[in-house]
Amino acid sequence: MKLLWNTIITLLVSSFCYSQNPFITQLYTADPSARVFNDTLFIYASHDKEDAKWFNMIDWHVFSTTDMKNWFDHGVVLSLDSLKWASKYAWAPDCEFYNGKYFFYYPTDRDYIGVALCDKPSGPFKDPLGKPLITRKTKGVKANRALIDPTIFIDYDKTPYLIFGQNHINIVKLNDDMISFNDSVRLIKAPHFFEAVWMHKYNGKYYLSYSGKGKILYGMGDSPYGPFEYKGVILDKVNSGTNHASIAEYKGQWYLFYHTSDLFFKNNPQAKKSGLKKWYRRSICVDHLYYNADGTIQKVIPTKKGVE
Ligand code: FUB
Repeated sequence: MKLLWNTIITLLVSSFCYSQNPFITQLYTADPSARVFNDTLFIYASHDKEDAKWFNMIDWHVFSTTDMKNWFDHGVVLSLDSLKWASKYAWAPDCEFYNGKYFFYYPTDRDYIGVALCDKPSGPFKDPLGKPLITRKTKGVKANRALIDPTIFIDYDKTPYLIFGQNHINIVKLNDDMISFNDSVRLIKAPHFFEAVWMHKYNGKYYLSYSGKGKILYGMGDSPYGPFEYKGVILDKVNSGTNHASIAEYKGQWYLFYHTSDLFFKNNPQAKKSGLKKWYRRSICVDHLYYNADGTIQKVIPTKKGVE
C-alpha cells in the first residue's frame, strides 16, 4: 500500500515538473556556459539584478540538472566582494574540470580575466592568485572597449586553451596547473565577431561560435587556432539586445543555451511604455541543437517550452 502511495505521489509530482523557457525564473540570469561533469549538466551564469538598469552585475551563480527539467540552484559561487583586485562588472563566466579540480574563469571591470578554483563543480570558488590571470597589459592581448567573456576549451589531446575578448578573439594555451601560461596570446579571426566566444568539438572538428550582428554565428575548423570557415547563423536575434550562447552534449542530445528578456517583459508589462530597458534583466534558456550530415549546425528556433 505504502509503495502504491509513493508511486502515485511520484507520478503527481513529476507531472507538475515541466520544462519551459526561460528555465530559471527565481532570479535574472545571463551568459550561460554549459558543462557536463560526470552525469550532471551544470550552468555557470552571470546574474542580472532584480532592479538592474545597466550591466552592474556583482556575482556568479551555478545551476545543475540530471534530467534537463528540474534545476538545482547552487546559489552564489563567487562574488566581487571576495576579490581584492576587482570592483565591478561580474560578466560572463565559464568553468572546466582539469586534473582533479574545477577551474572557474570570469571577467571583471571590463579589464581583467580571473581564475578561481574548487574541488567541487558547484563552488564556492576561491581565487588562488590574488590578482587577475590576464590584463590589458598581458603581452599579445588585443582589447579595445572591453576585455571580457572568457571560455575554456579542452582539446582532443587534453591541451587547455583560454579564449576571450570583445571585438578580438584572443587565445592562449594554459599550463597544466590551469592558472598560468608560458604560451603567447594569439588571435583568431572570425567574421562579424563581437563577443561571447565559445569553442566546442564534434566529430574531429572544431566549432567556434560567438555573438555578432546580434545573432549567434559560427564557423568550423581543423585546429583551435583556425582558420574557421564561416558557416552562418545558429540563432537569430532575440529580444535581449545582447546574446551569449554555449553548446553542449548531454546524455546523447545536443543543446544550445542562450538568454532572452522574455521574463523581464512578463514581469514588466509596461516596460516599453515606461522606457525601462530590456537589456539588463535577462534569463537563460535552452533548446535542442541538431547537426546536418556534413557537420554543419541547423538554425535553432527558440521555443517557449524548452526541451522535454
Ligand atoms: O552580461 C554582460 C555582457 O553582456 C556579457 O559579458 C556579454 O557577453 C553580454 O552578454
